[in-house]
Amino acid sequence: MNNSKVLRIALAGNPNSGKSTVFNLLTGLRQKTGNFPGVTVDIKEGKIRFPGGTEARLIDLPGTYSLHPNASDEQLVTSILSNPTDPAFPDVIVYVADVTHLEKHLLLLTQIIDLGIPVMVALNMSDTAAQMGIRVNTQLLEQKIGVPFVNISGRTGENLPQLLLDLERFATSKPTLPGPFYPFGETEKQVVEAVIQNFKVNNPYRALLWAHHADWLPFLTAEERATLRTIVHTKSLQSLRTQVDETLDRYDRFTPIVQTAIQQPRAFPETNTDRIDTVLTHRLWGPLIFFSIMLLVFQAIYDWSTWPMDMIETVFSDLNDWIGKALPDNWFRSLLTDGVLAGLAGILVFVPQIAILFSSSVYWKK
Ligand SMILES: Nc1nc2c(ncn2[C@@H]2O[C@H](COP(=O)(O)OP(=O)(O)O)[C@@H](O)[C@H]2O)c(=O)[nH]1
Ligand SMILES: [Mg+2]
Repeated sequence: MNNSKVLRIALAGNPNSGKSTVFNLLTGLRQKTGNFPGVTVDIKEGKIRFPGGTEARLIDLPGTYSLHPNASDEQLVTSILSNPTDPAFPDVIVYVADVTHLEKHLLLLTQIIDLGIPVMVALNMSDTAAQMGIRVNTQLLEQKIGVPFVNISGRTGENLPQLLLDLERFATSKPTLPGPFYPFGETEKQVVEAVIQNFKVNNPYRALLWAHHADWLPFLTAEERATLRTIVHTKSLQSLRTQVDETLDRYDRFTPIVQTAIQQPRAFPETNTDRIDTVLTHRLWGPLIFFSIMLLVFQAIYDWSTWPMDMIETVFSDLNDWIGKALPDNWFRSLLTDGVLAGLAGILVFVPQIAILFSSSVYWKK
C-alpha cells in the first residue's frame, strides 16, 4: 500500500466500457479533476466511502486497450501502472469491462494481472446483456482468470451496492494474486532478468514493460533509459514484434475462456423473417428460388391459365350456339352473337391471365 495510507483505487478498462459512468455513480459529487504533476490528460479523482467505513480515493484512468500503447492517453496509463512511485499508482484496480464485448475487453486485464496489481472485474452493461439474452458464467471466469468478477450496470445501477461490498472486502484484505497470465518466451525471460538485476523492479512484467518502452516512459532518467536500451540490444529483443506476439498469445489464451463463459443466443434473436432471409438471400439458393418463382409465374400465366381460358371460350361458344338455335336469323341475333358475345369473349378470355399476374404481384409485394 502507498505511504499516504488512504486507499487508492483506480478504474481501468477499454474506452467506452463505462468507467466514467461507474465513477460518477461511486463518487457522486465528491469528485474533481485530479492534479497529477506532469500529466496533461485530465484524470478524474473522487472519494468513496464504503459501507464498512473504509475511505478511498477513486481515480478514473483514461480508456486503454493495452499497456503497449499507441496513443498518448494510453501511454499515460502505462506509465502510471508500470511505476509504483507514481502518485496515481493504485493499491487496487477495478477493471470495467463491457460484458457484451468481453472478447475484446480482456487484453488489458490480463496485462494488469501480470503487473501484480490486485484487480477485480466489474462486468458492466449487464442490462444490455440481459436484453440480448447473453448469459455469463462469472464463476468460470473467476476460476480461469483468477480474479473476482461482479456483474453490474452503470445504467440501471444494478449490483452497485454489491460491487461496493465486494470491493471493500477485496481492497482491505490481502488478496491472493493469480500467477502470470502470459508466459515469457526465452528472450523475454533474459531481458526481464537483466532489468531486475539492474533496477529495483520486483515484478517481471513491469521489467518487461520498461524494456519495451524505455524510449518514452517519462519517469526514467537518461541513464536508466540508456541501460534499458543496452539490455534490449544485447539480448536482441525485437521489441515491436514481441509486443505483437505477446498480444496475440494473450488473445489465444482468453478467447476460449470467454467463449465457454459467455452464452450468446445469437447476434440477434432470430425472427421468422431472419430465417426466411437466410434461405432467400443465400448465394446459391437465392437465385435458384428467384428463377423458380419466375418460372412458376410464367407457367401460371401461359400454361395453367389455358384451362380457365378454354372454359370461358367454351361457355361463350355454347351460348352462341344456343342463341343461334333459339333466335331467328336476323340483325338482332347477329348483334348478340357476333357483337356482344364475341366482344365479351374476346375480353373475358384474358381475365384469368391478368388475374394470375396481378395476384402473384400483389402477393410478392406483401
Ligand atoms: N446500456 C448500458 N450503457 C452503459 C452502461 N454504462 C455506461 N453505459 C454507456 O456507455 C457509454 C460509455 O460510457 P462511459 O462511462 O463514458 O465509458 P468510458 O469511456 O469507459 O468512461 C455511455 O454512453 C454510457 O451511457 C451500462 O451499464 N449499460
Ligand atoms: Mg471516460
